[in-house]
Amino acid sequence: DVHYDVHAVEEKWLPVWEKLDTFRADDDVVRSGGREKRYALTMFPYPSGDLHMGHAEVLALHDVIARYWRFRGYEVLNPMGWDSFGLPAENAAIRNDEHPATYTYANIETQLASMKRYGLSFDWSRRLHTSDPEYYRWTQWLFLKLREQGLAYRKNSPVNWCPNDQTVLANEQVVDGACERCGAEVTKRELTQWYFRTTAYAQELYDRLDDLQSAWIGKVVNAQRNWIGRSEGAHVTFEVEGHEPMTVFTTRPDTLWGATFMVVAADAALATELVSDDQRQALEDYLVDVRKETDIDRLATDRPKTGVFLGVHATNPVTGEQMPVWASDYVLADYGTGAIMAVPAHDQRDLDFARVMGLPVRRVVDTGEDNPEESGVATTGDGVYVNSGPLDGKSDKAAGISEAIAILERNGHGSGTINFRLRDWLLSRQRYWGAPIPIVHCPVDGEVPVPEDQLPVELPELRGADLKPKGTSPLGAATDWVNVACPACGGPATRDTDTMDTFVDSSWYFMRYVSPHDDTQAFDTELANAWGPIDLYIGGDEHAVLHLLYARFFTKALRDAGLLDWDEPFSAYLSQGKVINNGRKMSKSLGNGVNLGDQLAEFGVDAVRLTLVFASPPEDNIDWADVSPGGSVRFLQRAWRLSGDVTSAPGVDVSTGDVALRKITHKTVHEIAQLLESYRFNVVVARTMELVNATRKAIDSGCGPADPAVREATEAVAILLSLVAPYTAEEMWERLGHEPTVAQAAWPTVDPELLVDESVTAVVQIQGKVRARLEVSPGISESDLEAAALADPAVTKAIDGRQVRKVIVRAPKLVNIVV
Ligand code: ANZ
Repeated sequence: DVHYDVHAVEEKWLPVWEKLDTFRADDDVVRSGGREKRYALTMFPYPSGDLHMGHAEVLALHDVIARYWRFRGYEVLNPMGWDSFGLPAENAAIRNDEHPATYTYANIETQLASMKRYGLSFDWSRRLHTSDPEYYRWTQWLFLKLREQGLAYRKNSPVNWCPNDQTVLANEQVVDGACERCGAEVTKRELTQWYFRTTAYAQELYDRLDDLQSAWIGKVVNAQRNWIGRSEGAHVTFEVEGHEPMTVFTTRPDTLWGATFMVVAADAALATELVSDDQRQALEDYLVDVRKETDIDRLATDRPKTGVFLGVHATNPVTGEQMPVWASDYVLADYGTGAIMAVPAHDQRDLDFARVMGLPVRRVVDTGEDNPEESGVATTGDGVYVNSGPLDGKSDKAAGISEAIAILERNGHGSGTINFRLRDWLLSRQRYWGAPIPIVHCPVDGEVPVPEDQLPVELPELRGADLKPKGTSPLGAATDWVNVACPACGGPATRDTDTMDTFVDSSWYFMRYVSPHDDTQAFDTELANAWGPIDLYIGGDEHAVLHLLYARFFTKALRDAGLLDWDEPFSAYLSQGKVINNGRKMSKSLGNGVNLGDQLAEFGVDAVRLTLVFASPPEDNIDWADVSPGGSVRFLQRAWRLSGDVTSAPGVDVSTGDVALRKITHKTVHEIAQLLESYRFNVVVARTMELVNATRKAIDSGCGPADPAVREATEAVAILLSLVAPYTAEEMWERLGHEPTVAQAAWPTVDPELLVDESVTAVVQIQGKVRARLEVSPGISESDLEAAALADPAVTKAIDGRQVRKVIVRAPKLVNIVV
């Protein structure tokens, strides 16, 4: 009886738990307000292969909080599902000449079995897969809903193209100029594609980050701030002879007097519109090169400047000067208005361009540094305005900007504005394994939404070589599927052959969990409002600007469609660190991968979970080379042995137990609750270990195993441990004489009296007469004792509203009040 078989207990309890179905969330209780709710969410996995160490970590962390909330009496919604559309399944299908569903659903079953074995407190009745028609029917419905609201639209524009995956990518999926999935260098293509109008919510998406700042742990809030990119500035309009006026966005309208030429993005429609006949060919030649460049190249400050004069001039609205209009690649077509006013003295890229093209440079802010015209170095700091008409002699930049905006507004040449870097979300993909876009293209009626009662638009059966990327969607090959009658006129029409970015699927799955099998609506609004928003979302940093931003956008769009009352989906967010090995990210090429299955086989589920939770604060990385799953096994065995040593009976009156041990137990439980509220899970384990040690000592050399305090301590250990090591905890609970499951045990009640170290009696006198006695800690400070005395009801009564003249405190024994 010195140790237990870790694998035998896994076999033993899994079916018992399955039967008890303890973690099913009760909709009715929450709907009726009968119990306070908590919604615990962790990112649902993509079904590629079995679970890995990264999953094991996040799942272990997530389970701590979900189980804890349940113990504290909340009705907890803790669902799990699969993000099961996407490229890996499609690539596997091409390799193995099969259907992507084969790979997908086989992996889902593998992962499901692993998750069950891992002992997680999910409500499995809510399981969903985004690739099921019963799910993607509603993804399609939501797409149409957003389109109705003007939030989904189609346009022709240069888009990011991954030459390897042969599909377009959203801006968010291009990382340092490369495809975030395969790493291939991303190029540009002119295509007609579907977009979600994320920019309609730029302001709100940005502003609400302030509220999330304190409850979102990790770097995500700042990453979103930078991605949305708010810039304050102005729109300034310039007359162009023979054309519509052109507008630029500038953050420095105060430098307008130093604007000496204009630059339009060479690939913006405006360049083609403005160009004179004799410059047209030059522009077209230039465009051939520009189209090959990535945005990163284009924005690099150290690149030689190139461009083409467009053969037209614009009028500077404050100086009246005629300024040549150029096209160049250093201005981006899809930022601001795609055109700028160039102020070469104070912007380095403009200055470099001016020097290459021989354009004038005029300083308008004297910073005391060398004149940029001679030095070739643009000055960007603060200084005194010169050559700037009404601003001359002034030096306050903010005031200069406001004054310039006031002048522009008076003259009708511009206005103050806020510009966002955020672009609309390109959602069309030229791949098979995704939700088809539910639109029919009709020569008569144009874009026609597929009627609601014809959803889902199911994927046609394609497999193997049919799915090979060829630059256009593989769905185009399914001609029987593509050719349909127009839902509006009944004439011949064709289906949209693109599928949706899989980030669309994951932008609303947490809403679907509230009513996952509802075949009448995407989700039950009343239930979503009752369960949501999510109280804690745990996931990785890699989703900082993709998933989390898109989910926030969907939430706001659905709120405005009247389907939800949440403003934000995730009240709190915790981004967990990574599991690395020997200081490096685990990878095949480094050969430092750690296989979860092997670890589970060697140490058992509980020890692996405990190791992952104990290793570091949740947000830090864990180096598997530095941890000791063997040590976790030994600790768990030590904890388990306590349960065999307890000799008092269940339900024994613990109040007569050894006070020293009881104090340790109560203090531990008290502190652990606070640690859990702030997600300090590693410290929770450390405190539990200390309680195990104290209990062992009490048994061996203290009050002895029969003392009721030993039972109290051991039961607390079982309950605390069940957050991290459910099998060991269940085993302990049974040996302590209780029915399964420990997950249904009552969280230990903390007796406040046992939290105080020894106490002393402080006497409170008023005018020399004893009016109260307080039990205080011997270490109490003078100010705390004074405050406690003045707050005591007997004391306030005796003072009876009179003015306190003097308080003499002799901590911890005496307070003397003079009124
Ligand atoms: C004149 C000026 C003078 C500017 C000056 C800067 C300094 P952020 O802060 O990133 O919003 N700009 C505007 N649209 C652009 C585009 N499509 N491609 C490249 N550059 C563009 O930057 C805004 C500034 O970036 C704008 O203010 C504009 O240059 C440039 F002393 O206008 B500025």
